[in-house]
Amino acid sequence: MARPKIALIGAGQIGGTLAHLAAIKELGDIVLFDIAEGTPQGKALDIAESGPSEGFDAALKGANDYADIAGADVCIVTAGVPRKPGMSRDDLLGINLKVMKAVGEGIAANAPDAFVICITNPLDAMVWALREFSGLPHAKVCGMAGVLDSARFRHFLSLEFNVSMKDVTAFVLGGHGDTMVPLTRYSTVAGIPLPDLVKMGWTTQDKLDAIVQRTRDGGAEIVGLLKTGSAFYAPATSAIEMAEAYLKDQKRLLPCAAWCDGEFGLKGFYVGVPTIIGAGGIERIVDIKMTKDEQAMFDNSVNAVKGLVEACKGIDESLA
Ligand code: A3D
Repeated sequence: MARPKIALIGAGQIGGTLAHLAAIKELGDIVLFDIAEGTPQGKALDIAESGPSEGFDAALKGANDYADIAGADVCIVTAGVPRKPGMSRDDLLGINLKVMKAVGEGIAANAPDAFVICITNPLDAMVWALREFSGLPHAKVCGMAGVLDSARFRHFLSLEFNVSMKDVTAFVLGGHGDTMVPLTRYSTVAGIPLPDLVKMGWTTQDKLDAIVQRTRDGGAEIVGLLKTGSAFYAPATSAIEMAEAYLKDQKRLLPCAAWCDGEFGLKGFYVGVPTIIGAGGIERIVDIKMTKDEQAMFDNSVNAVKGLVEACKGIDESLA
């Protein structure tokens, strides 16, 4: 059986890390695509040359022509520009919308059966636009954000409780932005919910509130430290977790930006929700019941995303 083909659209910081991780995990053969000439070729060759030491079997190719992604099983999209200090994700909208048009058309023409994971910001609006431009089935186009936001939350919680990150589960829903909704009730240490851990004296409500806020600001914290560009190791790892769930039909329950059509009371809209990812793509949306307060936070987040989608329609008439 031929190896799966993984196309990485955008060979920047995240794209290069995705290629390295996909090769080490032997998820398939890899094509790195970018408009910048030389960058994808150079990164592909560099990673291929790590193969003998690492001991992986994966072919790597750099490309500037969409024809090279032909027949890809998975496309992970990072094409566009990242944030600089002081910029919000939403400031990227105009530039990255144009990029999504080119990428969506390139995928539709060359890899229409692929499972597509968008990472480009502002995430929830860009995944919506990418789906519109590509015309692919909604279940095959999703956005990576929830896995990363949950991983950040899990990391901070494991530090607070001094327990292994493996035993911390966390749930972050809503749009990938300042309004994201970390759900403490559904976040646990080996099944013990965070509110119970507060009652048990493992932490205080104030400390937990500060961790929730640090999670919301997780991207900005790294942008502030790096000064040139945004996070790329953890975002790439998160998208690889989603790609692996699809390629290996793992039926993982992962939060991601998915098309809700009735779920969570939403009618035809992309936002961060719990999903099951398997060979069918987004196979199911797990429509959990929220408390009044959680619902209010979720609605606030949804409204922020709606504003961005409307802004996209204002910029590109074909989306209206
Ligand atoms: P960067 O290292 O700048 O890479 C982007 C690459 O896209 C560059 O190599 C560009 O040459 C390339 N590019 C630009 N236009 C096109 C085009 N039309 N077609 C193909 N390639 C193109 O950025 P990065 O890898 O650090 O980040 C990529 C995106 O991910 C940015 O929009 C970030 O804001 C976003 N991001 C999202 C998250 C989420 O959690 C959702 C986290 C971190 C970064």
